Order: sequence, then structure tokens, then C-alpha cells
Amino acid sequence: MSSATCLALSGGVGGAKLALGLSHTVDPDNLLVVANTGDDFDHLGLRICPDIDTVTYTLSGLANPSTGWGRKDESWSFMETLDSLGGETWFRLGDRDLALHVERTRRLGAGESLSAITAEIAKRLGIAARIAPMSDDPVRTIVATPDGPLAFQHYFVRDQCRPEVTGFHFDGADTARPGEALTKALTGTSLEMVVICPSNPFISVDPILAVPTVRAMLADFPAPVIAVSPIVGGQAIKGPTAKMLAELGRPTSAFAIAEHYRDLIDGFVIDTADAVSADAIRDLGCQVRVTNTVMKSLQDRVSLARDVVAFAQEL
Ligand code: FO1
Repeated sequence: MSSATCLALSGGVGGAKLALGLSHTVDPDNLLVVANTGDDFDHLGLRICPDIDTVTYTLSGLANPSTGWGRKDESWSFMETLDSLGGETWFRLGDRDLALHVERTRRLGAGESLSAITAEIAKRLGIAARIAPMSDDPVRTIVATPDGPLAFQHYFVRDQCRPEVTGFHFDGADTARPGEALTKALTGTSLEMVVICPSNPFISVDPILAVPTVRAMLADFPAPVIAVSPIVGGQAIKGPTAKMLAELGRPTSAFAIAEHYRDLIDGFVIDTADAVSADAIRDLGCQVRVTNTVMKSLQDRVSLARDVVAFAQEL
């Protein structure tokens, strides 16, 4: 177990997978996972924070292994009954998962911060690593399409990522303050690396970078910032990353991701399938590590995390 201190920026299922690998690689007391909150929304009277929950469930071993989101061993009585009452069931909330949303909503209503609630839930689920939201202030990803703007979960779940994207807007980002844990990590003296997990750059990482001062703190961060490509061989492992790149007129390649993070990252980790792009990416001014980035098993998650930590320590 490495004593390295690591900050991971994560969103979605891919991000949570590497966060799990990192939690088995560095001492969990030295791991802070900051989750995107641009996916958050108020639904059925509840505050839903999907990327916080995906990291929390993944690090606690409770995540549904086939979807990556929500919990395993779920029952669906709430959804079935809601459906019979004519309620909205396009966003699937399992009975156990529902309890978390109800309790978080209660605590938020009682004035607790999202950071405090997230830390308390992680502790109760026995997670040693720290999990924190990118901000305690609301930031909401809005997806621009030719037919007008879409709230994120309407785009992602209700409309199943079918609409063409023409851009993104992060509502609330201009007045949001970075989360305390994020600010302390980036401005403190003990952090040895920042890892941008293989999440969708547009909808999972850009919202974090849109919070004022985050991009500047990263640019000033003295130790290595490493990103892992979510694109392998021209495809996204999961989700709409490749589709979005194409719709935004960019190549669906690891190179396009490196370009997106240009000037922010010191190192970029790509899959062996994309080794041919290594030199072109180096020409962008960052170091490249070629390895297996497809995480099917826990062992894959751990070995990728080990590669990333070793890469950061070499830079
Ligand atoms: N994603 C879906 O594609 N369909 C769902 O019904 C769904 C429900 C859901 C419930 C709780 C939760 O934490 C996440 C959920 N997600 C669902 C994933 C969610 O849309 C996330 O925003 C994505 O994982 C992208 O980050």
C-alpha cells in the first residue's frame, strides 16, 4: 500500500472504478475522491446526487455490478407502487437506494452541508477513503441541443443520450464555491498527485473545472496532474463520450481527450490500443503512459491505479 497522498476527480461509473482501484493502492486515509455534482437534480421531492452515490456505493462494495450505479441486492416495490399511482418512474430508484436519497434530503433540509452528509454516509458505510462533492453549492449541467436545453438527467436517462449535443452549460458554476476538502487538498502541501479519472470530460470533469478557482488551483498545483483516457480505440468504455466528441466535431480519440485537458495535465494514461497516438500526445506537452486501461475486474482497477500512481511518482 503506497503512502502517496492522492486526490481523484471522479464522475460516472468509469471514474468510480478507478477510485476503487486507488483505494486499494494508496492508504485510504490519504485518498480524497471529489465527485462531480453537475448530475444532481431534485426529483420526486428528493435531492439525487448520482456521482457522489456511484463513488460511495462502489467504494463500499454496494454498487450494482452490472449498471455501476444504484445498489446491488435491490428491490423495486417503491418504483412498482409509484408506477401504479401514475408517478414518474423513468429514473429508477431502488428501495434501498431510496433510503439514502430520503435521508440526504432530510439532512439538507435541516441545514447540513452536502460535504458533511457525504462524509457521514461514507463513514456509516465503512469507507475509509474520503469522499467529497466538488462544491456544496448547486451546479447543474445543462445539455444544449438543436431543440433547446435539456436538464442533465433528462438528456442522460429520460432521453437515453439520444439528442445531439451542441454544448454544455453549468448552471450555478459562476457563483459556486469549491468544496472545502477540494480547496484544502489543492492548496495544502501534502498532496502528491491529482488523478482525473476516466470519466466523461464534458459532463463529469468539466463541471468540476467550471467551479471558480478550481482550474487555477490545478494549474498552480506543484505536483503531477494525471488524466486517464476514457476513450479506448476510438470508443468510450461506457456512456456517451465518443458520441459527444463526434457531435462536437472532434475526433473520437484519446488524442482528443488529451487536447481537452491540455495545459492542465502533466501526464496522460492511454490504453495499449492507442499506443500509436503516444507521440502526438507527447507533442501536446504531456508525458504519456501506455497500459491496459480497460477495467473489467477488481484486479484491473487495482493495476491501473498502481500504474497511475507509479507514473505520477516518476514525473
Ligand atoms: N442511470 C440510468 O441510465 N438510468 C437510471 O434509471 C438511473 C437511475 C439512477 C439512480 C440513482 C443514481 O445514483 C444513479 C442513477 N443513474 C441512472 C445514473 C445517473 O444517471 C448518473 O448521472 C450517470 O451515472 C452519469 O453520471
